[in-house]
Amino acid sequence: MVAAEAPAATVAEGGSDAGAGRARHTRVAIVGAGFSGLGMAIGLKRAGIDDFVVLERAAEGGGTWRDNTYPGCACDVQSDLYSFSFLPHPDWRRRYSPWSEIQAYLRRCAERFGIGPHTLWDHELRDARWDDEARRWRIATTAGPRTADVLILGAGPLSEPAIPALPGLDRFAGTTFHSARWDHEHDLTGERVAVIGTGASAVQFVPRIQPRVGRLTLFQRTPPWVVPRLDRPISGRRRALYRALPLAQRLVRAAIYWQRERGALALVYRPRMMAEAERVALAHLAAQVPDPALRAKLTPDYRMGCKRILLSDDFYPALTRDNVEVVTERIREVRPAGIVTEDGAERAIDTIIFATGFHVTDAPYAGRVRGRHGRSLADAWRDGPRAYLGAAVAGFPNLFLLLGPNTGLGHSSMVFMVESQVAYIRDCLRLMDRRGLASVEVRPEVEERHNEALQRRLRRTVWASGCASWYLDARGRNTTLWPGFTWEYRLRTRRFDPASYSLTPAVPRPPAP
Ligand code: N01
Repeated sequence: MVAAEAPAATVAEGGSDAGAGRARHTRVAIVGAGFSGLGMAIGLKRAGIDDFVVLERAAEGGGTWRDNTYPGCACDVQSDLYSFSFLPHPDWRRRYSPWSEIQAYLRRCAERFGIGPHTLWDHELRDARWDDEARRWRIATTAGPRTADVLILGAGPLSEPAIPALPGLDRFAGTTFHSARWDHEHDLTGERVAVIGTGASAVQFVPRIQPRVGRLTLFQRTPPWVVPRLDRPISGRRRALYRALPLAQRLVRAAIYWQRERGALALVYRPRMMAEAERVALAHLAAQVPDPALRAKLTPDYRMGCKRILLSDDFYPALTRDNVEVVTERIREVRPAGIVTEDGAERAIDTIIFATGFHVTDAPYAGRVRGRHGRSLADAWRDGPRAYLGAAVAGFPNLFLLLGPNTGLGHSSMVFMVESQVAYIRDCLRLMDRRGLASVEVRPEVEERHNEALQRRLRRTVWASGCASWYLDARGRNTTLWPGFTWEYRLRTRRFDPASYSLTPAVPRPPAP
């Protein structure tokens, strides 16, 4: 989605209350123009709802696919599934698409449904407060105030890079950057590069930079489970078939979907079933890493699936090259010219690349959104993020979250979850229209029951089998993943369920004098 498509003023002036000094009003304000925010905007358009804005902090949309441009960045869900169901793309060139193709796809989706004119670029959410009297949200953005009846947060769970507070980091004299803010101006050729972290991002860019750098030191805290990726181009004939017969692509999509749903069986219900996949991963490691000492460092000692399972055919081979060292000693401190590990060894470093993930369970937006009585989401989530169906929070009328707590997946496409939530929220807006409601707010006891049930289920899953992961919050509770099949979530969000909410009718305005 490109900023140039529409000037921000188009919508700003289209909203009501556009008089001098008054915040402009729309029925709905969506925060974020990434996959989820865009999906929501398209969902509203498809339902004939035009009275909305999308507030985007950057000058371009795409969210994670705008921010992650590191070498080798691609999605590890097959493209035929990682796309909107209502807008299949017959021209994916590879089984797993690179970020640039996904970003181009999102741009086309935005254009096709006319989302540009609704989008206010460079509008970062500073603060949003529920006004109980006016029954609307008062929103402060970096480009001015707005109001909205309904606020929908699509800020993305993986949008705020996390950089560890390593002692001495501020005194490092070289270059540093995070994988999600790749510095393309910086030439790594011949440099001594440290990569910290071995998650989904690192396994993709390490093989790309290894041939270029002088020396690559990979600081690994926990070895990931890695299975073969088996990426391949999608042939011209197949693409022609998809164009001529869209049903063929739908069938492929359905086959991928159901094959991935089987993954939930092992992750959620039968963690012991992971043993078979562990054998495949260990054989992959043995085939690609002949050196037993290096293999030992790279062998995980926890149940597969507890942390995200990684797909790669070139990560292990890159680590066997002469210019690479895998360091498993913990980092003690950073000095101006290098990194010192707990054993006292110092390695000279020119550039540090942080592949250290994101603020997932402590997202900054939670401190900026205040519901009834001025209570922030961060206050409400003091004991960890929680929501009803990952979408609604008690005490926050007319607020919906996209990809909120416990809607993440370890096995399938997040786009499926986004579409489920969009349908749910859209149904709520219809109901508000039909019944003349000013606000809806999930009942606290409903939210609590829902979360207790989720946590009971989560205790038996592979994610609770004893590893540390970003799926868990500071107290060790899994507040990120959906513990079930995605179709189950789809069924539960198919219709808005008014009985779970307190509904407040709109007060008729007094007749004009
Ligand atoms: O981040 P991560 P990511 N000292 O949080 C290590 C999605 N994604 O950017 O495992 C040393 O997974 C940390 O170590 P440990 C996907 O959902 C998808 O790679 O905690 N190391 C870990 O190795 C993914 O899960 C795709 O012991 C430290 C790494 O940093 C999510 O984004 C591609 C450390 C962080 O791994 C995040 O992936 C990329 C410290 N102080 C991302 N702190 C695809 O679709 C952290 N680490 C392919």
